[in-house]
Amino acid sequence: MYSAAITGSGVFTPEHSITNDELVVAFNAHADLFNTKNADAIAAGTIAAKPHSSSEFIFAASGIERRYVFDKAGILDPARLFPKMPDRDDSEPSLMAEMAVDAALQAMAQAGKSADDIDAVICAASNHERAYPAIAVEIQNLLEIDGFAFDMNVACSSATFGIQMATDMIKSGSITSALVVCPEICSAHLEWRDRDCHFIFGDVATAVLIERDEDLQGAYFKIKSTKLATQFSNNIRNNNGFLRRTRDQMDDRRDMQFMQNGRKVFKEVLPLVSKHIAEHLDKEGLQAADLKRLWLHQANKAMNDYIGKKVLGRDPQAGEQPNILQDYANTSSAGSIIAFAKYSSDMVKGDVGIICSFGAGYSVGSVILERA
Ligand code: CO8
Repeated sequence: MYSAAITGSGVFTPEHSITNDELVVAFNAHADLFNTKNADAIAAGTIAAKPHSSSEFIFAASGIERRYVFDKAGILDPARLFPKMPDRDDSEPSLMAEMAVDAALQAMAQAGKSADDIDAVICAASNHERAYPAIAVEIQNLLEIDGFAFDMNVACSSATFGIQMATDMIKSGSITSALVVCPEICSAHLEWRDRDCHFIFGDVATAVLIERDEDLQGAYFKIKSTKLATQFSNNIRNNNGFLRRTRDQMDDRRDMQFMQNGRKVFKEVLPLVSKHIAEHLDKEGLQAADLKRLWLHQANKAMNDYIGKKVLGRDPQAGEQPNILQDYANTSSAGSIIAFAKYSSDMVKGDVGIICSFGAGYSVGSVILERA
């Protein structure tokens, strides 16, 4: 049995960013338009008026200050409140493939590896922009990698589930290395016209290169172990899919975009995650005190504060549990990997940390790493 290591990571960040204030101005103008247009129905009580959003609420409830997006103009147009992304010809690279390639090249450069060194590509994301051919195969082709590639989706936990797939293949000897890429265009499946969630998501792509832990050079992280769990819940759901065409009047249905019962998710996922991490550490014979860093899923600052405190048995110190959600918002599967990519270079030989994702499914995934 071989062992595996993360030897490189990369983050592609879109050029446009939207602050909470900009978002709220656009949302409130949209709400005013909606209320004026539907004044009679609102007065008759058949439609509810849209209340205003507030920057103070968004920051206090989530810790989010801004988010990166591919298209700012469409999202901030009160008459639209949805990104506008030009259609691409089939001869051009798809957007998801393009952003993933950017992140992958950064991960490969960090590890000092080229396409010839890589056997597989896993595109792990919470949505894929087409049904087939797999985006992963397109990425493989753009990077000129021999071998195989496949797409997978476990919503916010796609990255950690992808890392376990790659690790297990490396351990068994069927491959020696794999890229796990997470291109997340969350802005296209967020409902920007819903005050309860319009602030939650942003766009980004991440990549990690995973290799057989043999003759490796430089700063890398041994993958000590991985642990995955799922438990069915309807509290985070998106009903868009290929059966859409077979059903009438689907286009404007609210459930064609991201929907959640945020309060329930908050309450139900927290104990699930804390228990999952405790059990994973226990299985590896580790104590919470052995953890130098927690790279957690980036959905909500209060959630991360709670998990950090529960796992460590005390308030996490500055830097022990880095958050990036203030700048990126929730980027689904990419969040914990952005935190890892940006806050791991200072760790020294023997330091142990844990990547942990959680989200729709419900799904929880954790990866225990040791700096080599
Ligand atoms: N401005 C002002 N007031 C607001 C706003 C707003 N924007 N939104 C809600 N309010 C009001 C509400 O109406 C409510 O008022 P009242 O008390 O009078 O009824 C009050 O504020 C409190 O509302 P909530 O209870 O909804 O607020 P919370 O404190 O629960 O905060 C959060 C809302 C931030 C959404 C919080 O519940 C949360 O973070 N929950 C966890 C969410 C989470 O982790 N979800 C995981 C989803 S990600 C995932 O799994 C990936 C899915 C695939 C990716 C999809 C990409 C698009």
